[in-house]
Formats: sequence, C-alpha cells, structure tokens
Amino acid sequence: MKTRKVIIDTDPGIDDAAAIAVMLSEPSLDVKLIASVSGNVGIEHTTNNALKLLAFLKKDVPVAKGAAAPLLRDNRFATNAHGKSGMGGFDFPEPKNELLLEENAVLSEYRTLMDCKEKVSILTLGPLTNIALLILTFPEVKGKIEEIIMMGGSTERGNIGIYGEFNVTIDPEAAKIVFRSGIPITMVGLDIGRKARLTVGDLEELEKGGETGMMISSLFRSYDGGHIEEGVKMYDPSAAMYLMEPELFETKKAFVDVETASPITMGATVVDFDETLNGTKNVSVCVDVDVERFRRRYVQRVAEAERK
Ligand SMILES: [Ca+2]
Repeated sequence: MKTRKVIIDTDPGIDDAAAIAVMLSEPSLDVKLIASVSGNVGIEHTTNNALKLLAFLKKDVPVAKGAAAPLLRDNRFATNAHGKSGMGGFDFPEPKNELLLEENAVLSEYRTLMDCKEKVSILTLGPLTNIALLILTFPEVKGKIEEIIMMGGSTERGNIGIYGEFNVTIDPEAAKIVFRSGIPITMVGLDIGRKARLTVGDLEELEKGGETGMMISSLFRSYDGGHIEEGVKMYDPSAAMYLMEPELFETKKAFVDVETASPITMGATVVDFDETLNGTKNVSVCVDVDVERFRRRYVQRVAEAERK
C-alpha cells in the first residue's frame, strides 16, 4: 500500500488528540514524527500529552519537544478551553517517555525530512513556531516538504481577537514566515472547524464504538467548559480529515498574509481571493466542507481506529 509520509506538529490539546487518534490508524499514512509546540498549554504539558496519547493508542511514534514560546511574544495559553493540563477530562495512562527523542523538534523535523526518500507532508495543529525556525535554520528542507496543511487562520472572524485565530495570533511572525516560504500550503481555518461540528448524537455514537471513542467523547465533553449543545467544533480534526479525505472539502487559491503590526487586528489572516493586494496566490484555502459526510466519516474512522 502506498504510504504518505507525515510529520505532525501539534500542541495537544483536546482537538489535537481527536485529530491524531484518527490519523494513526489510517493505513495510507506513515506518521514519522510528532513534534510538540507551546500553544494551548506550555511545552512540558503539550509534550507530555503527546506521550500520554501514544500510550493510550498503543502507537510508537517518535516525539520531539519543540519551542517553549513564540518567536517574539509571550505565551498565552488556552486553558479555558482545554483545561490546565491541556487534555483534562479523561484519565490517560502514564506517558510513554521512551518515545521522546533527545533532539529538539527543529532538528528532528530536519532529520526526518532529509532522511525520507519521498517528500513529506507536514500537518500543523498548533502555533507555527517550530516550522518557522525549521525553514529559517534549514532552508534546504523546503524541497523536501510536499505541503503544509495547517489548522490556522480564518477567512472570517477570529477566536482570540476579532479577526485573530489562536494558532496564528499566538505567534503571528512565525505564521508570516511560513506563509511567505513558498512551500505549498493548505489552510484549514477557524470558519471550517466552526462549520464541521459533531452533534451530541455523534458523541454518543463515538462512545458506542469503543475505548478510543470514549476517550475522544470524554475530552470533547469537557472542552470549552463543556458547552456541547450547539455541537463540537472540529478544528484540528478538520485539518487531519483534509489530509486524509480532501474530497470532503472545497478549496480556493488566495494570497494570504498575516497582520503583525496593528494591535486591534493582530494575527488576522488577510485572505485575498481577488488579487486586490496583487500578491502571489500562495495558499489553497478551505472555503467549505461537506458537514454530513465529514461527521459520518469521522465517527467511522474512530470506530475503525479501535480495531487497528
Ligand atoms: Ca491544536
């Protein structure tokens, strides 16, 4: 079977866990590395959460610890949505510490990219600090990256500012470096995750499917203070699903850049579909998702994960 090589750069995080769980059971994917980054919670927690999740899923993927803070700015955590440790709401087994590499995320990503014969796709589920450092430190990796699929940004409004989405706004300079890198990028933004919602009925389906479904449902039931009546917004899982089933999504090319100066629109992704700013179209932007099929496929994938 053809395997597509993938690096996941992530700040687990409840929805990160829900994304990673379905990716590690997808037979066409070969996840070579999970790199942690500071974001939803601090770097010790995000790294530990990745190791706990792998212990729970019984999967052996190397984990590399990444950046402890954004390039220029102070950390701002999302403990209101994800809890103090980032993955509260479920009792995970002890972290699988033997999977933690000695080298940091930037070096580990570099080595993984250079050691693979084929190009590698990178899925980013957190701030882009590691990826910015990677492409500045080792520009030769650009030719080894198939594409970057990013949960980040928004074509509409934000969740940490009026227009600022969390992952981009936490480290806007890093995001700007990545958007300007010339590497093919697909942006799965906040507006897609807000549309692709699981219902309470879907969570009940997940619970019937087995332990992985129970874990994901428990996390989501504690997510964002537990407000699930309007559905669970699937931010990181949308980016993961795009990687595995792009046909569920509609994309449109645009010039995308990041606001890094204005205090009132800090971190806003400026998504120019119409060449107003005369920028080169550098990003394939997700503009729609087939919500019914997305929900069905996600729930199916979690049930399948149980058997792998
Ligand atoms: Ca995340």
